[in-house]
Amino acid sequence: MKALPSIIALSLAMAFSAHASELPVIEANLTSPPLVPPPLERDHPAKVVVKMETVEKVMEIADGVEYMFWTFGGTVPGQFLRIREGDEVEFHLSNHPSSKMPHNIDLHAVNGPGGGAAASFTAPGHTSIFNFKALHPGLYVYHCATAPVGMHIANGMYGLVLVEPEGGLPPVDREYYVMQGDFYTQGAYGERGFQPFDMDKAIKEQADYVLFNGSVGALNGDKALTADVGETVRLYVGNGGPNLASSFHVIGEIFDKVNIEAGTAVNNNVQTTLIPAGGAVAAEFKVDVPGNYIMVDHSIFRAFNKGALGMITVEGEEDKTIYSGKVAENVYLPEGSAVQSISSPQPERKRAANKEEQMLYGKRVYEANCQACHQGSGEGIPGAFPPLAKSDFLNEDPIRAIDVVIHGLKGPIKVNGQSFDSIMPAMQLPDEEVANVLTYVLNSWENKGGTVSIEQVTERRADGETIIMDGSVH
Ligand code: HEC
Ligand SMILES: [Cu+2]
Repeated sequence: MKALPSIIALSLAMAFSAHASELPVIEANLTSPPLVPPPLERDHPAKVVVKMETVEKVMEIADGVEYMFWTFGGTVPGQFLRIREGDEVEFHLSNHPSSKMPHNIDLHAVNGPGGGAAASFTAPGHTSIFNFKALHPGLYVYHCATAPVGMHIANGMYGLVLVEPEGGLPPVDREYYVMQGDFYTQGAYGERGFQPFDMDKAIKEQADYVLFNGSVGALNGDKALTADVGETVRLYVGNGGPNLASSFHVIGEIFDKVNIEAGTAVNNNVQTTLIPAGGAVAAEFKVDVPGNYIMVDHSIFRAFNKGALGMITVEGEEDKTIYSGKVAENVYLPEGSAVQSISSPQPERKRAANKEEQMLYGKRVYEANCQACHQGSGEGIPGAFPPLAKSDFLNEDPIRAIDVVIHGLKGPIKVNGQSFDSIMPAMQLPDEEVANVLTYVLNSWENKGGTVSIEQVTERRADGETIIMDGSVH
C-alpha cells in the first residue's frame, strides 16, 4: 500500500508529460456573470490552466423563493472562460466535498467524445484533470452531463466558453454575459419558501421559471447592465435550456451584428435572434439614446410571467432626432372636420356616474395599460414591478399614486417590505381614466378602498412635476 502514492504521482507525471508543450503556462481568469474577462491580447497560443469547482447551494430563484441550485463556481450560469484558438487547456474540475452528487463537464468547445464528460466525472471531494486543444474559435456552451443529465442542467449547471479567433475580436466598449435557462419547481411561479425540483414538469417541458442569469430580477434595478450613449455593447448570450429555445430580443434596440448561432456567419440589422438550447449568440449594438432597454425572451409570456426579463440602463444625452418621446396628443376625430362643423357637440364619452362604474371602466384601463407590468391581480413581479395588491405604498397616500401615474416614478421605493429601484414611465391617459383606474386599484386585491375623482387628477396634473423617490421633487 505504501507504494500507492508514488504510483499515482508517477502516472500523473506521465499524464502531464504526454501533454507537455513549449507553450507558456497561464492560469485562466474566470468571471462570474454578468462579467466577461477582458480581451486576451495574446498573439500566440498558451497552455491555459482552468480550475473550476462544482458546488450545490441554496439560493433565491425569486424574491422569497429558494431553490437548490447545482453550479459551476457558485453562480448560475457558471463562470465565463475566455481562451484563444490554438490554446491547450488543462482543465481541473473539483467537486466540493459538501456535494451530494457526482458532476462532470461537457464543453462544446472540445473535439473529443463527450466533450470531456467521461474524463471529468468527479465524485464529491475529488478533482479530475483532463486536457483539450481549442481548435475552433466561437462561443460555446458547457454543461454538466452526469445522469440524469436533464436534471443537472435544469438545476443550473451550464455556462459559456469563448474561444477568441487568432487576432482577437473587434473591440467594443462593453461586453456582458447573459444566459437563459428554464426551471421546474413543485410550487407555481412565485410560490414562496423552498421549492424542490419537479422532474415531472421538466419532462413535460412545463417551465415555471424562464430566467436570465438564474433568478427573477438578476439583471434588474441596480443589477441592470449599463452603457453610455454612443457606446457599442456586445452581449454573449447563451441558452442552457434544458428544454426551451430563446427568441432573444432587446426592446428598443436592433442588433447591428449577430454571430448567428455564435458561429462565423454574421447577420446584420437583426430584431430578434433565436438561441437554441445548448447554443449561444454574440450580439452587438450601439446605443443611441438614453433610457431603459429591456431584454426579453420574445415568447412573451415567459418575459412577463416567468421572469425572462433583464435591463440595460443607458445614460447620456438625448437625441430627439433619433427618438422624440411623445411630442403631442391630439383628439382623433375620424369623421373629419366637415362632419364636426355641422354636428351638435361630439357625443361625450359616457362618464362614470358612480363608484361602481368607475371601477368597471377602470378595470379596462388597467388591463390595457398597467397589467403588463403590475400583472393581472396586481401581484407585480419580484425585483422588477412592485405589487399594487395590498400595497402599503399605495394605501398610505392615494394622491401620491395620481402623481405616479401621470408623471411616472423613478428611484428606490419600498413596497410591502420589498425594495424596488426602477422606472415607471408617465402614463399618457386622460384625467378621467386616471381617476377610474386608481379607483379600481384602490378597491381591488385587498386595498383599503376609496375613490379618486377627475378633479383631483386635474389638480395634480397642474403641478407637472416628476417625483423621484429620494424625497426631492423635480
Ligand atoms: C412599464 C411598466 C409599468 C407600467 C405599464 C405601469 N407601471 Fe406602475 N410601476 C412600475 C414600476 C417599475 C414602479 C416602481 C418604480 C420605482 O421603483 O420607483 C411602479 C410603481 C407604481 C406605483 C407605486 C408603487 C406601488 O406598488 O404601490 C403605483 C401606485 C403604480 N405603479 C400604479 C400603476 C398604474 C395604475 C398603472 C397603469 C395606469 C401603472 N402603474 C403602469 C412599472 C409600471
Ligand atoms: Cu452535475
